[in-house]
Amino acid sequence: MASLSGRHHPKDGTSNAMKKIEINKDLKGENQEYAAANRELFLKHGMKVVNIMSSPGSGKTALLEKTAAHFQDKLKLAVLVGDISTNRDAERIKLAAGGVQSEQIVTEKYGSACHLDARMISEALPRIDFAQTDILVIENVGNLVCPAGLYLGEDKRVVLLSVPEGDDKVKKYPVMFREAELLLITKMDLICACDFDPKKVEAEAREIKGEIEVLRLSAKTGEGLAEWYQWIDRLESRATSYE
Ligand SMILES: Nc1nc2c(ncn2[C@@H]2O[C@H](COP(=O)(O)OP(=O)(O)O)[C@@H](O)[C@H]2O)c(=O)[nH]1
Ligand SMILES: [Mg+2]
Repeated sequence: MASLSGRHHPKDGTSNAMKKIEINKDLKGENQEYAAANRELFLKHGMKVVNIMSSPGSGKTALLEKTAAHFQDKLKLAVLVGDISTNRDAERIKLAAGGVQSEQIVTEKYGSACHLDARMISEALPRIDFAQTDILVIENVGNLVCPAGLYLGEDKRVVLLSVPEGDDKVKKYPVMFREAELLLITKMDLICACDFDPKKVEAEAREIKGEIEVLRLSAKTGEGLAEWYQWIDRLESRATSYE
């Protein structure tokens, strides 16, 4: 008789759940291999790499528009932007800072993935001129869940939480906050219009990850941007491993 859950595989005795775990392990293993190769390239070319993650609409591209414009004559910044469809974000960043390297990864051709993985980065890297890059910023696909599980070969991970998203999200999506070195509370200019307690967000983030840094900012008013630019300036080349 078939098992009630329907999870028992009749032929080889392997449950579907076990198969799923094995496939996940294979995919993670493959990702780790691409990530290690990316990492080697980054180190070889002396590039620092930041992976920026958050829900759609929390202000990643707006922050990168400001950041690219700010660093235009100060350091060589390149951007890779992931979205399921369109080149809109890469174009926005180019428009904000003429001459900046800003390339789009469209995940439509990878099964409309809801995250970037290390292979996608590896395949996009030939579009980046390493000699013209001190810092590579990767804007991940908008999603507060899946991108957290995939190491791309980066040095640092940054998560954004915008004021209109609500101050309850850290504990609801803990993995993302555990994986990040820096939390940016964005759209601080909207604080008066929303019931949002930044102190609560900071406290919950530190419960999940004691050493997480937190900055409050607004791409609209410029609040906190100086501190963010300093954080970018201070980037070290230390590799962080996400097994
Ligand atoms: N009020 C306010 N709006 C912002 C701020 N940053 C971004 N936005 C707006 O939020 C929307 C989504 O921003 P976007 O940068 O596309 O978010 P992304 O999807 O995370 O890249 C846009 O309409 C932006 O103009 C901010 O600091 N304050
Ligand atoms: Mg964006």
